[in-house]
Amino acid sequence: MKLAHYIDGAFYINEEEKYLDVLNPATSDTIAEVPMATLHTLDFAIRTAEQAQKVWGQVPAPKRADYLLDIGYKLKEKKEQLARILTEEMGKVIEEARGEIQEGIDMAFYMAGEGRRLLGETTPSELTDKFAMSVRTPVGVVGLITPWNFPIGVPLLKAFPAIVSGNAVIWKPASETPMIAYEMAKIFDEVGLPKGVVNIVFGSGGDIGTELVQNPHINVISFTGSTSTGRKVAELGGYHLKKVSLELGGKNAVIVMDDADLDLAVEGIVWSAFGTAGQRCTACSRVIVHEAVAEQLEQKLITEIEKLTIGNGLDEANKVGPVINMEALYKIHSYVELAQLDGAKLLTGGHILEGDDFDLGCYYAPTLFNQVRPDSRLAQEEIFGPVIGLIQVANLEEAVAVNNSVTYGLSSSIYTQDVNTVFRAQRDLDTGIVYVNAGTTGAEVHLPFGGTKGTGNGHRDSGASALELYTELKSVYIDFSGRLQRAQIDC
Ligand code: UN1
Repeated sequence: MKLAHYIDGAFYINEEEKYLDVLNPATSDTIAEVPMATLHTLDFAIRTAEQAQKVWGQVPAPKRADYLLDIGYKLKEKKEQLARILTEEMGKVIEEARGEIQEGIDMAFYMAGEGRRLLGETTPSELTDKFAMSVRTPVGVVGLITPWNFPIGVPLLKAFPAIVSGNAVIWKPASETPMIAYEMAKIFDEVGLPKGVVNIVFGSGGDIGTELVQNPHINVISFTGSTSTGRKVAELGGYHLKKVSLELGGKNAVIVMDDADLDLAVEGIVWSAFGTAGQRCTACSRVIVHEAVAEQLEQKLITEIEKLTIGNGLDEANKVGPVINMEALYKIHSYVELAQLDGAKLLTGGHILEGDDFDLGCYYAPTLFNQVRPDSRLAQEEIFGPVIGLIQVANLEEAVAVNNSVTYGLSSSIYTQDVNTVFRAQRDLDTGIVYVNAGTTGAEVHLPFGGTKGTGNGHRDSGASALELYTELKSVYIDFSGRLQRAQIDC
């Protein structure tokens, strides 16, 4: 199937463009072809978005929100069909694909409520007969650059607050996972979202991504992806004085204290480390364990990891699917080899899966190391695959120090029964998200999503605070005294 861009409310093909194959990572079959936009196509999308925004920005916000409700209901109706497409092009198991569609549904309904809030402030004025307030106005045209690991969940976390705030959107999905974006275009069409409010342009990061960031008609960029690309987006966006939101990597840890319910901790670690084959930015990739329970935890983890069923995500029985492509597979394996050279001890996994159906796809065995040095590359760098390393510590202070010793700060978790430990940990763990007695994944849409340090630049997706990115605050003073009143002088 040949995909097409979605611009000005219609599918758009430019005969001059090249196409890339879209592969199913479970089978290596070509399942679609995606066009790589020329700058001409992008320019058309930008001009369209700019025109559409002028009208859309004037539509009352509760009416804009009605479209989000319709989109939410459509997503509900098509949930199963969309989940299957998502699994086919991205690889995550079908249960998790359904979960990702659900995240989109949740965000649609949650952000629809913002149509009746979009809160500014009314304040007293220093002067008599004067009214002082702030109102939220749209920023204009928003550029979204989104990743393959959450190819619909993450874009919708960004698109819905952008739309309800009165902006037009240009969305560049990842080239590995364009099919779900194409399905989303159909939904925008089916609910009658005014033409040009959302435009989808497929293309390369180098050309289309760069132009989105530097084009003067794009007012805000929201990017989720790797730290190295994020840095380039920040540099270029900064030069052009743009508001840029970056959600980048993570090196998330689960801390297991000596009083933890170990079975519960093992479940949480396995789920958050091997779900999505470890390819979530929130995935657990370090386990910081109190030395008193290290051996016990290790044994339990090995047992549970070796029970995981691996294979095509469309089969409900499988718990772990393939990783996105061969390049990722070899990158993960090189980290595993490096870890062994660094002195870490391999407890299970550690190899590319071969034989039977595995030969066709990109499967890596769920992998566990112990004796991992906190400063080793395995413990410091984002691997984005099903690999975890155990690090032993003697107490909470040491656990927190190890947790905070990485350049990232997205998510962390602690298992303990002690209320004092809980409160100390949530205060001291330097991450944007902290879980207690749960793994590192599974953020909900109504709270801010993002992290500290190298994970981003302070903006947050999700939650009401997401609106900060997509709105300007305008302070409005209305003087009804009928005479000159001089602020700071006449009061
Ligand atoms: C991501 O991996 O980029 O908290 C997003 C979670 C999901 C979102 C992950 N709700 O794991």
